[in-house]
Amino acid sequence: MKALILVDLQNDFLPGGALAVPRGDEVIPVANRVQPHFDLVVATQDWHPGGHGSFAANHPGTAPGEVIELNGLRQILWPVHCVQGTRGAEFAEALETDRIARVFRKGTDPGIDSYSGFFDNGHRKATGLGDYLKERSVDHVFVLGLATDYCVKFTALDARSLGLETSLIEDGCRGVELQAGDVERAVADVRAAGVQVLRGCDINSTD
Ligand code: VGL
Ligand code: ZN
Repeated sequence: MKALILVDLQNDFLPGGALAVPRGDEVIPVANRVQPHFDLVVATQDWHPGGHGSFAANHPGTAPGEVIELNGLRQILWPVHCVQGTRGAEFAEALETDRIARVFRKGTDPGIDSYSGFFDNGHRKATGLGDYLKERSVDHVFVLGLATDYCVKFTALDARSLGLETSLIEDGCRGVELQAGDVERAVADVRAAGVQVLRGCDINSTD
């Protein structure tokens, strides 16, 4: 059984959003086009409380892009984004959401960030996505979304660590690229972990 995981297709990650991913809007048509080829579609949503520890605004004297230690973990500081209940946290308007069977929200604990859709960054708590897929006999996941170098990368790596066959739909992803080359490195990292990298046009219902 195959499943599609749509990672963080939220307004704040689109151009004009609080943590805009360059050309992030270009992945929405890819997400809409591949969805009908899957029996199961799930989505993740970055869903932070206003006091989240990943926000530079919550650490006086810091700026986005700086790195701090947050409860023992290295934490990149971000602009305030995807605050629970705000428009920025909602799914992109152009995203087809009718086929999404379940949404997994992450980053809700103010003390720890959660890039992966499966676990927080310390692997301390699970979101329930892994169990959900297992209960439905999913053995192969396809991942697309935002951002390639953060939430997509760690979702794909955790899928592999849970023993799932994992494919990255590369043209369905865009990255933040805080440093030039981050996207290329992220794709190389997931490949090295056994993730198959393909394109949306390679997806069809018969395989
Ligand atoms: C993300 C940074 C902070 C992402 C979420 O969705 O990739 N990146 N929060
Ligand atoms: Zn976040």
